[in-house]
Amino acid sequence: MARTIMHIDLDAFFVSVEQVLNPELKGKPVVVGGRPDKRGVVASASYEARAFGLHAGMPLVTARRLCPRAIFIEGSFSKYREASHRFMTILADFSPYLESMGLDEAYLDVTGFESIHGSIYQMAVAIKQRIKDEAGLPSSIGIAGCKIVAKIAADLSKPDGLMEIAVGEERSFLAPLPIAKLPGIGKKTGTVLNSLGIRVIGELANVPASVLKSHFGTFGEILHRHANGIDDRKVELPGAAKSISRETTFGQDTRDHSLLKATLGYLGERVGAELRQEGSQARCVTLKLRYADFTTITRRHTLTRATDAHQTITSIGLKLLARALSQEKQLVRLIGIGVSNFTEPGRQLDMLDTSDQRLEQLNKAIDRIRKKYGFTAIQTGRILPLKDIFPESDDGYTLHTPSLSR
Ligand code: TTP
Ligand code: MG
Repeated sequence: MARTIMHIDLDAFFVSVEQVLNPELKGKPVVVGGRPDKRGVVASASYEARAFGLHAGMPLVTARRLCPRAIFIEGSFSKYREASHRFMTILADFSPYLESMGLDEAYLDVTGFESIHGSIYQMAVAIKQRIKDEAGLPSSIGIAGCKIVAKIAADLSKPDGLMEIAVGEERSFLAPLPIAKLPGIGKKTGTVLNSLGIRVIGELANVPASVLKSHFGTFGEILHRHANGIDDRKVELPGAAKSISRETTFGQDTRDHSLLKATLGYLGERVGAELRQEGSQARCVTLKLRYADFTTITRRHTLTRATDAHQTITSIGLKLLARALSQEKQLVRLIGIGVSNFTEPGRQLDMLDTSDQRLEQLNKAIDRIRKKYGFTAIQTGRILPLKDIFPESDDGYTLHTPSLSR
């Protein structure tokens, strides 16, 4: 479904808060980070200071050399936290689909909100105005169909900016920008890309995903998608449990091992498929069982390495199941499996060994076929017993608790 995402980022955040508290600092080159005679770096520089080449991360001594008349402020975190809270509260008034990314930055999913505000652009104008009126802070907003494009649009529009990228325009918008504008491309990745003759995002977009993958692993594939303006990441709600789970209640309480294993296998496959779709990997696998008398137990195992392979998830689930059943003789009423403790893929590329890579390739192929022909187009031997019990659809099996059997 087409989405509309906003990325909102406050301008020169620490400095702007200082300027609210002391209006004499407005319109001047101001640096928050500490006294220039101290060791340390610039945390935030006003746009007037940036005109002299100052930027976050620059040693304070260098900053003073480049801009001797800059005003240097130590800063205090509690003020910034308070201002951040005010900022987020305003955003939450506009959409409950709010994901805050640190103190001065957030994504809002505003899909369908145009009817309330006239247009999404008008909504963004209203948001900027309220942040200005109620917190005294300047902000910049990017609007697009996905997170990555919205974030880059906000960044490009700074300061006090507002930029909307129409659906279909993502690639042409990104194409002329230097690759460093793409979040995630730091010095190291940038150097490798430069050595391949890639300087702007449009050039990166034209490199086959397989080539980027050979250089950067899974991160290379993400780069390829992002450079092409494709980003499926959802706006994650705060406190939204970082976990994915599937469970089902049996039509009749059971101790039938082959049914229990088949059901667990199936639920594990669903969990793995969703993890991969989310582009996440998880380290913790949890088995849930509810017995005939309604006592519910969970058993969990933490992996040394995050995974998105249902094979791994299921095999751990089965071990936990065998152990649980050996200690409890009651019939089972409900079974479930979940994963938590997420990491983004790409964080642990160097550690992937060949068996992991083969599993990853296999699961990609499985996902592709299922996307085309339906979930039950591929079934592992373990879950085949379900065939005789549950009706099938393109979406998989219809278990007894349909809302949970996605
Ligand atoms: P940013 O949003 O990256 O920077 P900014 O708000 O100062 O400037 P702009 O968004 O207009 O480019 O970071 C938000 C705050 O986080 C920033 O005000 C200070 C703090 N910060 C640091 O302490 N150290 C850093 O290296 C960076 C980048 C930010
Ligand atoms: Mg900012």
